[in-house]
Amino acid sequence: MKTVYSDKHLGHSGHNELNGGRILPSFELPSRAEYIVARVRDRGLGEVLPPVEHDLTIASKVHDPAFLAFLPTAWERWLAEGNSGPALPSSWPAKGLRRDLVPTSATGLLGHYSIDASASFVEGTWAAVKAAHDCALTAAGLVAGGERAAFALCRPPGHHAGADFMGGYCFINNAAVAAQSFLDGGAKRVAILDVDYHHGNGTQQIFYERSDVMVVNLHADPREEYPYFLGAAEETGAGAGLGFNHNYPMPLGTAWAGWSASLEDGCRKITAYDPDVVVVSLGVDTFEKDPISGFKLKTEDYPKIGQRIAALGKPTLFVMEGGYAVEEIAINTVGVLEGFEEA
Ligand code: Q9C
Ligand code: ZN
Repeated sequence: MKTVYSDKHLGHSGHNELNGGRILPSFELPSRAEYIVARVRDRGLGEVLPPVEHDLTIASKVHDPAFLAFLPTAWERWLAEGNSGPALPSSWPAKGLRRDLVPTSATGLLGHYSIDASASFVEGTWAAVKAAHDCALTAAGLVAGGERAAFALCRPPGHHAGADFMGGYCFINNAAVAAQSFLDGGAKRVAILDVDYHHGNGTQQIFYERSDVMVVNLHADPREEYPYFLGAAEETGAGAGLGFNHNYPMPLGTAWAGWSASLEDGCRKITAYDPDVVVVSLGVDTFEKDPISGFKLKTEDYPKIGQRIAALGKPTLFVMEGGYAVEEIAINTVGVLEGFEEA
């Protein structure tokens, strides 16, 4: 399968996050995408293409246009307020505060549009975010054009970003934009299968009241793990979307036996839905050696994930999400893709 990749992600570097009470360098490093693209080439997975630039028309159908308008300005507004280092919020419209009071301050706006202090801006962040969005749409175009599968090597990732918020290293929800693009191109139903270790709260929120996108999420129980405040099994959708959201929270320590049982159940839900296309939010932070995660999947498990997804028998777009054990994420990510290709 073809991979769509842009080196503009390299400008999203030197950013940080609030972690364990300290502001630390982000675990979401440029080397992540570099290891993966190198592995794609070494293994001869297929051509590596640059993205075609797209405007934000499709993104505006899954994100608030005011939020999308803020993202390209965040860094310069942060600097204009006298800050120098990476831009992070420090105050949020949490309990007892107003969400409709939109600040003019950059610091205030970062809080207004964030769920946490882990989507940090540096000078090259917007260009990287836009390029990741373009990678997702370009790879989606390959699948819409008849390819069996494609891989959008997006960095930064997207699944924690919702209609009007960023967080969890994510700014634009690349998988959601891709799903919307399939619908705009004539698909009737799209399934998103999110196998990242963390619950894809942004993806769930964007499609929660819609029946044209089924969202299936496999993740660490949010009572124990980030993002903490969404991702329980009882969240099954609302309104027209009731019955089209499926969560599989699993305890810390889950290994292949437990995880694959959830995958099997989630895949059966997708088959019953009979989508025109499947979008996989491909995180490999389920790996036993991931530095911020608590599942126990092994390298040998990743091709089996790809094989099970292939058995869905649908055109498939893989969109890169998390995974932080930087050397191994390339082996595990490409392992999923090769498992798919060989099935
Ligand atoms: N102690 C993705 O995998 N911070 N995002 C966790 C760990 C946020 C992960 C702190 C983790 C976000 C795309
Ligand atoms: Zn993750």
